[in-house]
Amino acid sequence: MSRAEPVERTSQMTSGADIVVQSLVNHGVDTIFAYPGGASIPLHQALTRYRDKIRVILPRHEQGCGFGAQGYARSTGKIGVCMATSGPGATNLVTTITDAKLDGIPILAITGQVGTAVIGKDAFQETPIVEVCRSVTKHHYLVTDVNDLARVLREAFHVATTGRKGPVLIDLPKDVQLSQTVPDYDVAMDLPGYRVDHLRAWPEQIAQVAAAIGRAKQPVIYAGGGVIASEAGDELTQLAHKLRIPVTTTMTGLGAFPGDDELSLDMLGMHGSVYANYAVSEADLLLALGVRFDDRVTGKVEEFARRGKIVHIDIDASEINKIKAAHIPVISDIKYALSQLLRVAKPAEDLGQWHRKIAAWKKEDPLGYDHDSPNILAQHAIHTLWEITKDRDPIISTGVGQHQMWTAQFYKFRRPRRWLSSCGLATMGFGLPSAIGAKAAHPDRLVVDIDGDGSLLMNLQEMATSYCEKLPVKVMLLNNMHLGMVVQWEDRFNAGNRAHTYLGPIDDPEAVGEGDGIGPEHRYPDFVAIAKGFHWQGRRVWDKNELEEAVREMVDSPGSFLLDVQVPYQEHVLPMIPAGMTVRDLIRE
Ligand SMILES: Cc1ncc(C[n+]2csc(CCOP(=O)(O)OP(=O)(O)O)c2C)c(N)n1
Ligand SMILES: [Mg+2]
Repeated sequence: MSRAEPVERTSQMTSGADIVVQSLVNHGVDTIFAYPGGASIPLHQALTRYRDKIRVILPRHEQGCGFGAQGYARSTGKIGVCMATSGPGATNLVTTITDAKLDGIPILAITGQVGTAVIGKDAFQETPIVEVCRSVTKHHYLVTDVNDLARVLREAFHVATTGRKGPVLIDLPKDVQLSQTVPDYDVAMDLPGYRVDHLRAWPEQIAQVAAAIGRAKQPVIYAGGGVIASEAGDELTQLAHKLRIPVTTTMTGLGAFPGDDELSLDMLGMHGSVYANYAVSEADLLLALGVRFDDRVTGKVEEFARRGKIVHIDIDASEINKIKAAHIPVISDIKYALSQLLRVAKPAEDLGQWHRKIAAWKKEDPLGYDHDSPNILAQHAIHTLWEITKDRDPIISTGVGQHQMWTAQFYKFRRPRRWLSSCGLATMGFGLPSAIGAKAAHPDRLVVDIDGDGSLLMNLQEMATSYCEKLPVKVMLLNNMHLGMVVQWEDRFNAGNRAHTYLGPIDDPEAVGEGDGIGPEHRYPDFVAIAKGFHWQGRRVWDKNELEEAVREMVDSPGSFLLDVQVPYQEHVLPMIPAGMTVRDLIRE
């Protein structure tokens, strides 16, 4: 990989910890999210010697480290770096590493480990973290010899940031951090089984795809996170415009194509738009770009896009034909493939009828909600935030649940890397720490976490990080006092039987679904008081007429701000294709 700075040469004996930090500097790392402990003290001590080059952010939980690094990585395209001590520190990172693996986010996780002499002996705070993480990392190392360190760091950066990106773990025993050697930062890598230099479509494949496009009468582009990972948003937009092909994106792909473009079909899948799901179902050509045919997208796989010829372009060979057989499989970097297609592909002759069909679907079944509701609906709050902030190019993160799906539906992302959400793993608690990580990378940008009450509670301690590290973010909390998405499934598939989805006291009738709505007096916890305890500003809003002004106050405030928006829990995310079903089973109300 290219290096940001000339490599510092040294003939000096250098400690393992210093080799790690100098390697981070050599690879252009300027920020790291790290929580210390006994087994990582040498690393932290070394970091203090590089204060002018690397900012160390101290989250208040190791999930804050991992998701902070992800927010940094997702919003910049650069690698995110996080660090924790051995044992509980390391295991607290596991969810964030798994999360990065599923969404293909480049992360370097460094963990302290007990000394090599006691490994395998159930030493104090010992966890075999490489074993724990074996199947949730792209690659992993337990380094037992300080002489391997410079090479391992080079390899780790290379593996995390090339091909299909992902998390790499380096586990570092304390004695290796302390022992010394003369490092060679230019040492050759030793990765015989890892080949990423030929991931480019052949001219014949491009010609084949172009020919299929020329013949298509009802083509659709289905674009995913791979488009964003390869920085191919511009090429995708140009290609769609040139060829007049409508574009639907996956949840990870939001922002790869402008959500308010007339060719946008919005998101597809379980909670995608009716018109996106119809279009894919009727397509005679599906251009699947950087996607993995996730079950939340396909529903019943045999029925998905069954009328269409499938072109599948992906950098990861293991994705091709994994779920759905491709008629034209292309293993390639998406940016390269799209730029080649842009040169040769010509629009099909007459797509007018197809566009008219789609326009009719859009008119008949727009993404909508009840504008006349006396309550503030979550959808309305998100739409209001979009109206107020769309020209400020903000970065938006979310938790997981209904509020996340509504954000995907109603916030129209125009550019890549503005949407930060845990898509594959769907980890509650992602929103606040990832927003903080994005703010660290973009101090001048507006960063808003649109969160749910359940999700926010999972990493609420990060409010302290935001305040103390001077990384002011906004939280627009869509507070329904429920685990809303699970409530929705209870309503739809379990006759509304409430099973531990109410977030207030258990003696409240709402806990068993027998309440008659949640009034102001029942609200728990008091998020505004909590925010103030962390020295945030906070405001609660009930009244629909106050919403717009309250959102403006939030986004215009200079510091961290929590806006507690009281929303009903009775709303369902629609449309919905139930798991494993087809577009014919689509629920509209
Ligand atoms: C860590 C974790 N635990 C459990 C779940 C299962 N789950 C998915 S959505 C959801 C409810 C989320 O509630 P909230 O954050 O309040 O969002 P809402 O749906 O109410 O908008 C739950 C429990 C999950 N995705 N992640
Ligand atoms: Mg909720």
